[in-house]
Amino acid sequence: MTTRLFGEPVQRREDPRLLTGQGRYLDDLGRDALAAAFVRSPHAHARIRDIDVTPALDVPGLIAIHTWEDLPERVGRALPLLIPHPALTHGRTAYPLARDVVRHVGEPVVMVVASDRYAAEDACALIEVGYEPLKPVVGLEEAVQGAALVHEDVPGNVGAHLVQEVAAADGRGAGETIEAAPHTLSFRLDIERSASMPLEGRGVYARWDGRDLRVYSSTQTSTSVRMAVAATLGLPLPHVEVIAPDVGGGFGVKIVHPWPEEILVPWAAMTLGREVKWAEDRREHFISSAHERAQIQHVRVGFDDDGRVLGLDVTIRHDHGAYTPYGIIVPIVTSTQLLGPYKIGAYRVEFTSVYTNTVQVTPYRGAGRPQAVFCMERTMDKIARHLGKDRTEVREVNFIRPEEFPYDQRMTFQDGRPLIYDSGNYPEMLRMIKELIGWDGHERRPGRGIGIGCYVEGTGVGPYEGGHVQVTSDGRVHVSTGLTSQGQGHETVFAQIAATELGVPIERVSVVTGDTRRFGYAVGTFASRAAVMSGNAIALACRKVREKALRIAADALEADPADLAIDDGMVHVAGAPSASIPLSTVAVLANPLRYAFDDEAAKATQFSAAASPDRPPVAEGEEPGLEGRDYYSPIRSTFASGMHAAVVETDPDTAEIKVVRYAVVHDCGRLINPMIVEGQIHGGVAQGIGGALYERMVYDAHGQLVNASFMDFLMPYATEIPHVETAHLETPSPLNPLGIKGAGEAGVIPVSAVIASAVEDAEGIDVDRMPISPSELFELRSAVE
Ligand code: MCN
Repeated sequence: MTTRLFGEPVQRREDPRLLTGQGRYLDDLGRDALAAAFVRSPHAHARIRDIDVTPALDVPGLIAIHTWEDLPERVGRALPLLIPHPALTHGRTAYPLARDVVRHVGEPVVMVVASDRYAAEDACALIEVGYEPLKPVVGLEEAVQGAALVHEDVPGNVGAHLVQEVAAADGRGAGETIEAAPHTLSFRLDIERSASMPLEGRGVYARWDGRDLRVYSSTQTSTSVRMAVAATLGLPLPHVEVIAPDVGGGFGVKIVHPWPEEILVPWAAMTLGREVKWAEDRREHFISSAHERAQIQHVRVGFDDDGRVLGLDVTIRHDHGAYTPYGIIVPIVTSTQLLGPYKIGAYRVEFTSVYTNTVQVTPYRGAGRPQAVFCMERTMDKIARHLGKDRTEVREVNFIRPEEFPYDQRMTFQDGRPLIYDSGNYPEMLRMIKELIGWDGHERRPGRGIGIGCYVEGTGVGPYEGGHVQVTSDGRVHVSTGLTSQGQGHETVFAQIAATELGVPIERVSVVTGDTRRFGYAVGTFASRAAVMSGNAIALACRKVREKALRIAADALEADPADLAIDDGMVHVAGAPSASIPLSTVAVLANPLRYAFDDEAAKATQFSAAASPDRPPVAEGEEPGLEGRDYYSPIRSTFASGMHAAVVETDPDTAEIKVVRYAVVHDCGRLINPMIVEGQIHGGVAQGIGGALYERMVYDAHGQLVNASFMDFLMPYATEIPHVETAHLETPSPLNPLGIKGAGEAGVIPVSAVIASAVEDAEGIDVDRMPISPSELFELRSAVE
């Protein structure tokens, strides 16, 4: 049977299109549109004295030049602060074009529109902006000294400060517990900046016909962009449509909404009455989008002779860059999800989020969790080393036991709901990962090390997502959901869910995402939420459609709906397949307009009209058509978990670090498509290896990003990534109808911790930073000698 596809490794149906050049990305659209380009600040911190556009006015093809002063009041307002939080006492966002002060290199100052991008760039090059340089604040240490200020009205550059505390069972706080513990350790961890690097950058293309505005954006949140554009441009919502075409990766950076360009390009299209497009180039992506990670952590831990953690105190300094459009979600995630799979006696975490004259920090795949896991797993390794114990043994004594679920971590999650783990089996997972990597039989020799890292990840965050399902009279099933796809395989998995729920062959199911014409209420694709949120919403919508189909078919077959089943697109009496009716005919019966496209359907409609002369064509309480819509809104998030292990080899002469084996055991509840989940994990691990060994944003003292190109910002090639061995453990979530948990970020989260653990094992030194490069390993070796 081809219809029971939930849990099967169905090939990704979007791939033939995407792999044969038939994808339609933002820059494939609007080939004749006018092009926008931006003059961006060359200074990290400066006051704008004057802007002289006259030298650019003769550029052939120039259409318009706009500075902040030209923008109508609504358009020129500071961009919204998307997720306010009481701890964010000094939230600051940028203006779409800089108003008077620029606060990072790359901040947009002038927008140029021209006949093509060449002309627009030529004009940008001729515009003269007079700047009065101000002292830049670069790096966390400098920011907290507060000698220079990024925002004049933000004392000490501190945007947010939060302390969260959980006392031990006997009421003692973390400080007291640590003091009294048999063993204590204190250390500092440094986590550098990195960033999402989707192969397709951001981009927006807008068309205005005098009444309706259509915007295409390479976004992770088309419905939110729509609301922001409509509100900013003063348009009624039904007259604004936002469509995410194929999106070539997002990894978090495309959740921010609206980006300045998402407001300015539609505004230009409206004022000029012409189509306008902007596609980000790679340098713009480096200096003008967003970065992440960027923390310094101070850790104090107290533990007993078995390695049981009695108290943990973590102080985090988080570099927020120049603005906080996405609030303080990153440090909040770090601080609330730091405890991982462990029961910790008493816990205190404090973070201070500071402004610097660097590009803003917003979520990047993992969103604060790689930092949290680095902290917790480094702590576990250090405890093991201090006690001379095996690293897995120390983890095991601290694990939450399977019988303790649901387990309340007594913290508040990022959405304000209690942080309660719904299900999991950490001891079993540890057994599996040890077996997969061969932990006990690992060959120990200098220059070869093995490492481990564990994590728990809140996924499927609310508030809601919806699904719409329609069966048409040709028997096809059309599924739509409002969130967008950036390569996760949603066309395949949502079709699997619909095919399974409705009992139709998957070939008959089509899926549309990210198009506000099809689905207007949605939140977006981030925080590993699409499978849990839209997956369940689509299943619920299918169940509505199925019930209706069974009601109609029961009438036609003179049977009880409870006795009917749907298989392979046929509704039949269970156990009597000959008493059946195709779902296509049921769809015809559901729409009494009575267009029947084949003989069988025509007969069915005649029969139905004749059989019910005393009933209205649409029964009371029913709607015409075989379609349904439903929403899923969870009571709280579901917690996926995983354990990774790696073997590394370090070169004694060059200090090169090579990952020779990498293994993952992962639990995302019930798997919809194990092959897609493996793909997500492999991609995440590759990204994590980049973050562990190569990728960092290097700012100089003047706030210039010195490695803003793929020549200097090192992303790993396939040659640096070993085969990733993967095994799944399925502990279904009791919180949602399908029992699933998220998987999209899992691959990346523990990798830096795992690699640090393995390098430490190979070298016998402390690895307290991510990433670690050969030159740093060399330095660490020299410090020990
Ligand atoms: N899945 C499954 N069974 C489960 C859980 C998930 O089959 N139990 C499947 C899903 O149906 C989906 C994929 O695995 O096809 C990832 O699901 P999910 O965890 O719901 O994550 P999202 O779809 O919400 O994707 C977001 C997540 C995030 S937050 C980032 S960042 C990220 C990622 O996905 N960005 C990506 N993976 C990416 N993959 C690509 N190719 N491009 C990006 O930009």
